[in-house]
Amino acid sequence: AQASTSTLASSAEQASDDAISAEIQSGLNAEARHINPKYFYDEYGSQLFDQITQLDEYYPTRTEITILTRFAEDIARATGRGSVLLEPGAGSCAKVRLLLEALAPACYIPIDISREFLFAAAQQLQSEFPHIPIRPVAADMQADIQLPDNLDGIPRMVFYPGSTIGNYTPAEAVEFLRHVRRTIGDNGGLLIGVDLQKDPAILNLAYNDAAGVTAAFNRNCLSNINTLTGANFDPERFRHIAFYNESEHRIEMHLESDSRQSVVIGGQSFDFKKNERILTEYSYKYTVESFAQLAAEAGLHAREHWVDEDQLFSLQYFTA
Ligand code: AVI
Repeated sequence: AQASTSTLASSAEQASDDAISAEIQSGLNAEARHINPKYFYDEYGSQLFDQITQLDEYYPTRTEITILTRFAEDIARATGRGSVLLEPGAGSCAKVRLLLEALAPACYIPIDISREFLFAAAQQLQSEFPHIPIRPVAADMQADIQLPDNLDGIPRMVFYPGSTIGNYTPAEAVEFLRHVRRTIGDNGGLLIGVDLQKDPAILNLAYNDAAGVTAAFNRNCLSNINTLTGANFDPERFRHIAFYNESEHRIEMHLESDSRQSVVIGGQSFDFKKNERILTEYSYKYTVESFAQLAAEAGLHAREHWVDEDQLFSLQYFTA
């Protein structure tokens, strides 16, 4: 029984390795070579992202925390209290802590793909907020969540902080917002963190920190792909490039080959010219108005928003 179990496990792993190789190959065979930013986030990549959030140059995380802390009561007044609060991609459930007392949800449902990490975070949170029912769900961000019957009829609110929405193209963002609109039904809301357009110098610094943490984060996707697929990228032979594209209102991150080189992924060889780039991430920046327009395409209506004094970051509230 032992042997067959391990054979099954390894063939399942093989299948998913193949699927990952195929996804990477297809991105590198495209006219504009690209890698999905989800490959940043293995364990080491998540640690690097955590370090990014603490850098002087990287304003979004601390600014959003300032806004949540300062306006928690006002946010609760606008959104109402006692709803079912859902958080896709909740991870460590860190930011919701700042709102739980004020929002007094009927239930908090953090949703995340990494089950163990999520359940540990939810258990810790439950011990800090024993009066709020916390029901973690291990699922993909876009999964349809079946709520327990006793929560039927209670308005739902989705909390989506961090400006993760900025890492989607506008078309993908509308698709995600439509999913949110279906999740909240006709009497629910969305509270979302959105990074704002600003002086490009501030943006360029935020994605080109002096300590090189963002560079390491960018290159780490290649190490992760090596581990997942047996590819032979040498991350040190790719330079970190990040810049604000003013006409598209987005940060673009690329990896640039420092010389001619070949990399083998899933048995296929890819040639890179010197200075050839692979796109690894977009981080779109909006105005309060341009984001409201995008949300309107998904049937979400702008109600209120909160920004910091320097207008770097926004928290925006929408209803169906
Ligand atoms: C997760 N996301 C909102 C970050 C951002 O700013 O777009 C990811 C990141 N990329 C480089 N630095 C941070």
